[in-house]
Amino acid sequence: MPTQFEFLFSSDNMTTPALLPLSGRRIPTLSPGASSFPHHRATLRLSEKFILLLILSAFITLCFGAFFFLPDNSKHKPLVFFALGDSYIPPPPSLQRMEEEESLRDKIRADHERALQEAKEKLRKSREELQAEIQTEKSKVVEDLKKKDTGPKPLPPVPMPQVVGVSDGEPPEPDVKEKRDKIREMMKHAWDSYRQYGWGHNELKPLAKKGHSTNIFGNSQMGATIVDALDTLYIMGLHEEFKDGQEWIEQNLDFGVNAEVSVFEVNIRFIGGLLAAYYLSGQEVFKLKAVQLAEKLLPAFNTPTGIPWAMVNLKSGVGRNWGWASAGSSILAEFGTLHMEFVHLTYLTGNPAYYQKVMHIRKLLAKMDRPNGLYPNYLNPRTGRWGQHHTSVGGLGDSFYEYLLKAWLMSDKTDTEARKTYDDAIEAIERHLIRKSNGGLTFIGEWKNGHLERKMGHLTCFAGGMFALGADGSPDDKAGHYLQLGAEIAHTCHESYDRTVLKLGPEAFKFDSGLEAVAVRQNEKYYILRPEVIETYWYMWRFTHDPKYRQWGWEAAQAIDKYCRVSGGFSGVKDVYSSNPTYDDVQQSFFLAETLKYLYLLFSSDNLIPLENWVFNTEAHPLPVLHLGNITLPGSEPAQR
Ligand code: DMJ
Repeated sequence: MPTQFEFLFSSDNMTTPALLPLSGRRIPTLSPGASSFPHHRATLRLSEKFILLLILSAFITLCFGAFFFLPDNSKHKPLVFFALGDSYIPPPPSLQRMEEEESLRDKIRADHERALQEAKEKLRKSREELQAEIQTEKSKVVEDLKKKDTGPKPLPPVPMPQVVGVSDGEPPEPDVKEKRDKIREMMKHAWDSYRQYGWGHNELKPLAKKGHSTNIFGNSQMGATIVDALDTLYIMGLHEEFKDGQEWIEQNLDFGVNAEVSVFEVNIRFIGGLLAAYYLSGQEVFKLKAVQLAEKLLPAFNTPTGIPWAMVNLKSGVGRNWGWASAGSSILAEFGTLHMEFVHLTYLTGNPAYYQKVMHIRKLLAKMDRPNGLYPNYLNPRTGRWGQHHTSVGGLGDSFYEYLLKAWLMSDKTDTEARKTYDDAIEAIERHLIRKSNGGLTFIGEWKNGHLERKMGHLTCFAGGMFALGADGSPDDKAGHYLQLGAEIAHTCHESYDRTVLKLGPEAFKFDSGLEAVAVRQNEKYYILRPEVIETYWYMWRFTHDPKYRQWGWEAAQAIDKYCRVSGGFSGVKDVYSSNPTYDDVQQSFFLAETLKYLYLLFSSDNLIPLENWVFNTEAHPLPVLHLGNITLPGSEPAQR
């Protein structure tokens, strides 16, 4: 049966598209005020047809009713049949049957009257009134269709965590304020350049002055720099720019794209960035986008073990791992760096899936044997077995350890299981990976199949800040020890900067054969605007207020401005030991998310994003501490102190 709208609008000679609600075809927009015949031919045809139809239906109803008003000759039937000597002699109607027939006739009479009345009323209506009625019905159908649409489901209301410390943070000292203003100006230059030359692309090529992207975002164009930079803009008080970014997100950020993206990178940059923007600004759009995106990442967890694939196609949901990873493995730092964002997603949506996925990873890891107590960087998601026995606090391992500590901090220190796992992991790392060089520099090496490689990556330098952040609450009253370890790593990483020509740190540096804190291989001499060293300076500054950290941070900021700044933004450099470096022509999104944010915070007062209330994700996106003491996350056990 056609629906009412199919019947009314699906004429062949219509000039507007037919309205077929179930077919998903476009719904025509009829102008409510359309009345002049030559200009709105299709519209008038519709209403004329409607009127004709009404007349026709009234006529049919009349005929139908008249049939029932004919004299009931059934009473004569027995006589006739009898008289004709027909073999069939029906029994005389019982009294009850006669009453039933009479009541049926009454009902038909009443229906007929009503139909007649309605038809008369319709006929009395003007063409405009009929058009208005059609329009109302049509809008109702459109609304119903919209409701059935697969758009975002409304999220349950949750108490907004206490968001404190979103203050100006202006430092009292004029010289510090001047430095802070300079960092803000650098952010503006990076943002404005991206706005002008790379808007909507993931990143910027500041020399070519056009958009840029890498394989971590597949072939998508999802404005990674916009999302990554939002909270930095907000914190720096660049509200016009923030609004501009918000508008782009509202109008353009779409996750239904056929792109194979890194689950980890999308989580830390996009979901982390959107959640932080939501908590800072309170704008619902960021929360909705974060949840929409998270749903697109969930298929990555469909593996035999529940350890997610490294990559997932946002459209098809098909996942796979990096071709270069040992034995088809997933990467520790990737599947181990989802916890903070996913717990927030469950908190905000009431959907236990996110929390359960990351807790499943934790439980699975807890059951596994660890060589020398260390976590290898590779784990096969099909077999659940470790790949190559390579352990690192830098690339491939780093933020796994960071998120154990931050899971505890973010839970208002109730997630003691996370804290214990962190403490055990750090103890094994200290035993096997941390050494002092002949020149007295503490470094963190890499463990490869039972052998310590005396090489430290720029990425590893974040660990100085992590040790300081984890000092309070460490077992056996080792707080002082870990704060000291953080200071030593900060010092080593500063040396890696100071021993270069540009005063910018190389990607990796050795502690071998008389060489200390310097890169040896040409392909380790680049600096790509990374944040980790400055991140550690900032944490050390917050915990010690030793002025050398501000001094070191300022040295780095000046070097970046001198050697990485170009007219179209900021670029990485290929050799920090060359006085005439070449550019890599990439303005990384993490430069705006992290490097400039940590620098700005280093020259702000501590009441801007206080660490008692906020925990930074690994991309420097601040997420509020969830006071879970009184809240049970869906899918979790009650929190315990
Ligand atoms: C950032 O994307 C994150 O900090 C990540 O954890 C590793 N490092 C890059 C920047 O260097």
